[in-house]
Amino acid sequence: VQWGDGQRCALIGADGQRWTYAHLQSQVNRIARVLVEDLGLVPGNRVLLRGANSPYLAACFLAVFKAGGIAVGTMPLLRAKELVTIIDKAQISHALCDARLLDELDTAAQQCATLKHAMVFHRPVQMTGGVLPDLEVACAKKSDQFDAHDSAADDICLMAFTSGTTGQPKAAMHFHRDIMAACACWPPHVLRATPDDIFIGSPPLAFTFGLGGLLIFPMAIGATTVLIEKATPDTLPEAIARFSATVLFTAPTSYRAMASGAALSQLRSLRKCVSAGEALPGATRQLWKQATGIEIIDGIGSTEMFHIFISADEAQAQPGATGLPVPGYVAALLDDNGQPVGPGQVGRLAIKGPTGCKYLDDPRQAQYVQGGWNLTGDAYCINEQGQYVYQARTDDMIISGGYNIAGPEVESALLAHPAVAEAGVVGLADPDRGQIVQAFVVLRPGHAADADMVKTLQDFVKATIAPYKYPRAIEFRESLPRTETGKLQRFRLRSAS
Ligand code: 3UK
Repeated sequence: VQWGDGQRCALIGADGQRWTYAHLQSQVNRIARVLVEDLGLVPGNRVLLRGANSPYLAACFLAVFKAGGIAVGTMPLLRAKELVTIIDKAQISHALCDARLLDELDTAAQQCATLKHAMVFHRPVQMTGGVLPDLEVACAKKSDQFDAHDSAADDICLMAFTSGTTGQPKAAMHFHRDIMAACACWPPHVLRATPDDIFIGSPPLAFTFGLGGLLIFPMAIGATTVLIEKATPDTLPEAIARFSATVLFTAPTSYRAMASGAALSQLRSLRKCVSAGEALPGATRQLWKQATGIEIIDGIGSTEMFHIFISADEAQAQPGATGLPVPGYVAALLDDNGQPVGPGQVGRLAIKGPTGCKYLDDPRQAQYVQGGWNLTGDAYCINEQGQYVYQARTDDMIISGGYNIAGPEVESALLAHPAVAEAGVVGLADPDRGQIVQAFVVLRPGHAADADMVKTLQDFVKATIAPYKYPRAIEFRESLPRTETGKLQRFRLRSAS
């Protein structure tokens, strides 16, 4: 961003409202002033942010950073019980909340002694008698000048709660420097967007995939980003067309749903498409390319590492592979003793780079970081071209009759069949084989969920990958359980069988 670019468009909201960089700066400064002058924020205080993606929520994140606070984003769908866990763990003292999502926070706040100051934004006019002060009203009384707190590079600015599917939530902390470092790695080397790009996508700003992809990375290059509340496969195409978006961030299932939707003509403005959150099946990459002509940029990232560390640009992309270590990061595949595995073998993915795992007060730090490596919990191998190929979460490997089988590989095989809309594969306890491969399948409309279909799909898998990997059990479902970040919840499939 250069001096004099203040009139360029920074943010676009769901209602089409446009915020220039100058307007964003003045909003951020006003919010920072309210935090410091009205709510007594001191550097290091944790500020809970709650709202669907919007320009105003984005300004709140930036204001917390600028005032020296620590932003703690929360997923809009979280309930009071989950908010209490976060507030207690992060010792939250302040909250800025979209008025329409206040109920659950209100319930949570009554059980949390640390949370003393809260304000609402986006208060609907008809909502009167609210007990909490209105942030936007308070901002209107403030000057739009604010000197950034003199933060050190290694002051914490973000506590990102992991979207992990099991166990107690963990808070991954990031320095100001981590966020800046992330801007220097994957975006210029792999994404290569320009200031003329218009970013759009589905991940919430409370998820670091969204915070980086839909706010920090576009702002770092002076581009424009569209922040809309509901970005589902049903609503995204229309928004892409309406705002002529050029760079899309979303999850594999969302690409798959849009590729087979009726809205392809609405996608013509797109030029770059990024997939993360879970493995991108080869069939989904192919469907999207057929539908739009665009080669998806896959990338694995994590809340602990802030963003993507292995990825491939359009030219490097190979179906079924995630890619190569992003410049700035190094990767290795380690065995259970922390030694590198041999060529072609499956190992535990280990990463080093300018960002890394720093859990807040959690013994699981010793599991994620070992011998100076960040162990993401993923099993990978390296193919003949040197690219990293995802296998499974290390604790999701299915062991059947002595064979190691990676569920996602079976899912990819099933997804290549035209009748299959979605597939989830887990290990089912079996007295003879230890485990058997069990598939949960959502069929596309117009296909019968019967014994013939079971046989058809089993034969199809046997013809596509090594026959011993075929799903011995197949169950048809209307939908599959997923997190708000688009990850399949395999533990729920396991307990369902
Ligand atoms: C899995 C992938 C295969 C993998 C994330 C980009 O997903 C993000 O963060 P989370 O903490 O989960 C991390 C775990 O998710 N995963 C993510 N991307 C891929 N597996 N291929 C992929 N492309 O198990 C990883 O350990 O929710 C993704 C940027 C920021 C993020 N926070």
